[in-house]
Amino acid sequence: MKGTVTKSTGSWYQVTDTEGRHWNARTRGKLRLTDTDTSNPVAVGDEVTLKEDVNYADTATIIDISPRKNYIIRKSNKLSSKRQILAANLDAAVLVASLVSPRTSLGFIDRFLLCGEAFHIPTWVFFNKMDLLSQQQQLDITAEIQSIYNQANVHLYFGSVAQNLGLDPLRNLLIGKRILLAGHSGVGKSTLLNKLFPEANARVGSISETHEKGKHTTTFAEMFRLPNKTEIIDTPGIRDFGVVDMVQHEIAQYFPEFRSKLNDCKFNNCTHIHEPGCAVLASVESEIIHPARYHSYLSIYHNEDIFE
Ligand SMILES: Nc1nc2c(ncn2[C@@H]2O[C@H](COP(=O)(O)OP(=O)(O)O)[C@@H](O)[C@H]2O)c(=O)[nH]1
Ligand SMILES: [Mg+2]
Ligand SMILES: [Zn+2]
Repeated sequence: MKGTVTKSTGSWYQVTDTEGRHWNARTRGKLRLTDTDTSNPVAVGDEVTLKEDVNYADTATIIDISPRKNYIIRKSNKLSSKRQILAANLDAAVLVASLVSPRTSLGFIDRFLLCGEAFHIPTWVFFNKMDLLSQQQQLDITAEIQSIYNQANVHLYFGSVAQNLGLDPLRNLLIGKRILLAGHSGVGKSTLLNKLFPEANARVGSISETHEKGKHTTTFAEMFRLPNKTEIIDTPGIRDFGVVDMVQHEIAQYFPEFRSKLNDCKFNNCTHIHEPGCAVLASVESEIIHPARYHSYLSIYHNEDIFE
């Protein structure tokens, strides 16, 4: 029996089989773990093979995981080598960011975008909570961010879930796809999901002012399968996004605005840091590549993870 993992709670998984039946499933020792360095061997979005547990109703054992088409993976903690797969087998990802309350750094955004590029997962960035900025700040900041990502061909959306602004273009993008919703805790992922697709009825966190951070919020990734065939994976807030499994000399290829320059570097083993005749450095100089993006490149190259 085959199924799709829709929720992961650590030791138990919710799996929906191809006939639409829901199972509580867990892995047993027999599951061949090819990758022991991940904190979650089974991820939401995984296609699995189940064996019904005849002694308990609606209970099954995951006996195999199908090879993943793609996934978003991060390192969550500087001290730990453990990697976490946020979700697997995606059509696209939306990174929800906010400029205040909480602030999402460019370093975080660029690390997430890099992972999407590496796995060919189209990734869109939605800047939420624009209502918290003054009219002038909105104009200035939007222009600044657009200039940073202009050459990177990243699709940026600005809006406010609270004020129903900027949601239609996003909704149209997502319909019919399997989408990961990611971002820091409190940026408005669950609120966005509910606004876009009210039938999802995802849990929304109380604001941190009340010092109830974490209460009633999403603590586990969960896939909402909607009647219109849209599948949205809401995730708990991630604080850090450490890049993993990246070969150092390939990093530049995952910056789209660097990619077109790479053949023009004088040395084919150019690191784009100090070499003469480097086309990337020349593009930074002539402002074709934005300094903020180059800064992210250096930071990722030197393996400086973002741990705020
Ligand atoms: N001011 C403002 N608050 C928002 C907006 N969107 C969500 N929020 C609030 O931000 C808090 C966190 O939202 P939630 O959806 O739980 O964030 P999540 O942790 O990313 O899922 C809640 O109190 C929401 O009401 C917005 O556009 N503007
Ligand atoms: Mg949430
Ligand atoms: Zn170079």
